[in-house]
Amino acid sequence: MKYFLLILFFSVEASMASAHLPGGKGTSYDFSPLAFSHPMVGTPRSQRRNFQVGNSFFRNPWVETPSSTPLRDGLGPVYNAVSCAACHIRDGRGPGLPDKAGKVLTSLLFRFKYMKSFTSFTDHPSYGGQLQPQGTSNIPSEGEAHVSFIDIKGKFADGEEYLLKKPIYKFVKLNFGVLDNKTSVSPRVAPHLVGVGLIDSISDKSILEYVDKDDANKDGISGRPNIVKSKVNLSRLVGRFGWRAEKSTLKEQNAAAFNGDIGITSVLNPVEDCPAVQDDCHSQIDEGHVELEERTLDRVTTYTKFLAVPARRNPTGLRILNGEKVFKKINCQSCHRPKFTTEFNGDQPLLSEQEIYPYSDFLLHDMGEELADVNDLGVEFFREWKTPPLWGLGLVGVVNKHQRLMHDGRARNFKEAILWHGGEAKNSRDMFINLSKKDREDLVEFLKDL
Ligand code: HEC
Ligand code: HEC
Ligand SMILES: [Ca+2]
Ligand SMILES: [Ca+2]
Ligand SMILES: [Ca+2]
Repeated sequence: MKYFLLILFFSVEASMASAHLPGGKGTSYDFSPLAFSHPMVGTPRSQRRNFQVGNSFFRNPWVETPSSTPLRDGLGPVYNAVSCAACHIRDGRGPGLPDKAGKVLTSLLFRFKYMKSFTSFTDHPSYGGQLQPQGTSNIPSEGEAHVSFIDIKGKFADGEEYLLKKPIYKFVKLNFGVLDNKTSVSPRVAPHLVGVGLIDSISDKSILEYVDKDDANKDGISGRPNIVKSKVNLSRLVGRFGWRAEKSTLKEQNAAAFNGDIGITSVLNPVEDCPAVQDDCHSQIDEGHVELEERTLDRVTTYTKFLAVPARRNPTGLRILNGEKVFKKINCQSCHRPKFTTEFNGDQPLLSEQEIYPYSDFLLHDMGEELADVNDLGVEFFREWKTPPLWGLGLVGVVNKHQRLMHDGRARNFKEAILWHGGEAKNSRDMFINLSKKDREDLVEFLKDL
């Protein structure tokens, strides 16, 4: 009897150790509305100062040039928001969509791809890579995005009804002509930023292990890497940041955000997003000069790199354990891979060889037509999305006071997020619909504990 208890004790302990520490050694233990804003436990003193300075550049507004604060000017000519924190609210997620039809919120941005031929896409000739709804003094903004919703009704196998709200986007006050039907529109909401330094520390090789491009094992799930060359790490090729894994390093993701979202140029992104047809904006391009000091970009990158992943709150709760079983049973983990080990990094013990639990494979999957990017006429262009990490999602409700999920925030809670899954995830979604109410709810309890 004693022997039996001992084994039980050890196995519970072993599973607790890993489940408790999704972000490795640096996992944090604050579950308040500031849960996403802490440096990893054990962040060295030398980095704490950079973390704090980086934090102020993340949070405080950028201003127009010329100004009395040259370290933080250069806003625009066109932009989405005046600070990183305006979208990544408390380092968490933006709501993106309003509850009723109307103007979309700041934290939702729109990327454009313009079809030049059947196989080649470029930035939009008049609007560039992204819609900026704001302009500085005397510079016209590009336009505004509005949303309306179409109801999609359905039923679980046990008869319980659900109602999804499908967003339809419309652009108004467009200052440089209509978006024609060659333009693919990709809505993206600001995700929460916990653990991005750990994601930056996963080797390409670890991600490539899960690639199954042609679905060789016939489980209906393929998954391919988004190959993107990095300018800062020449051996890095696998994209992993953003909803479509379009950036392969944290520093490049951050530099692109400065450039596209705030209008701040840097050595990595030296040109303002002002296509030639935007005369006033274009005339402000100063090619000989970049606005962001390299040191500031590095500090903001240090800030994001050390943002801690909060611990699980109750990983051994009975309902949560059942939910975890259901998660495996209905194949959620075929894309939302629980575990990775980060690569060796002699300089940063907190990022080095850490066993982490992001619940993602960082690969692109066909997610079905309902989630696809479309043009003005609703014709589909791209339907692949990166599996997003699930860690920290259970605290979005506490930090951001909403539980909107998916790439544009269309899901109002976890249940809806699963119901929006299609394409390669259709089997999992159908199995979810067929679960008993208790298993469905336990699965959600598990997700809320991540
Ligand atoms: C207008 C809103 C907005 C602003 C301002 C903004 N972001 Fe983002 N951020 C986003 C969106 C949307 C994404 C997803 C991008 C995509 O899918 O391409 C994102 C993604 C990211 C990611 C990748 C997260 C992941 O896990 O994939 C990082 C890191 C990031 N932003 C950092 C920053 C920093 C640093 C700043 C300030 C320089 C900033 N962001 C400003 C909206 C914003
Ligand atoms: C084929 C791969 C795949 C499978 C299987 C899959 N997912 Fe996903 N999941 C994704 C992708 C890709 C997205 C992002 C789609 C989007 O935003 O449009 C996503 C998004 C999510 C989100 C929202 C994340 C966020 O940051 O907003 C949750 C929650 C989620 N999945 C849970 C589940 C659960 C639970 C299951 C099992 C029922 C499951 N997923 C099965 C690929 C998958
Ligand atoms: Ca600028
Ligand atoms: Ca633009
Ligand atoms: Ca497969």
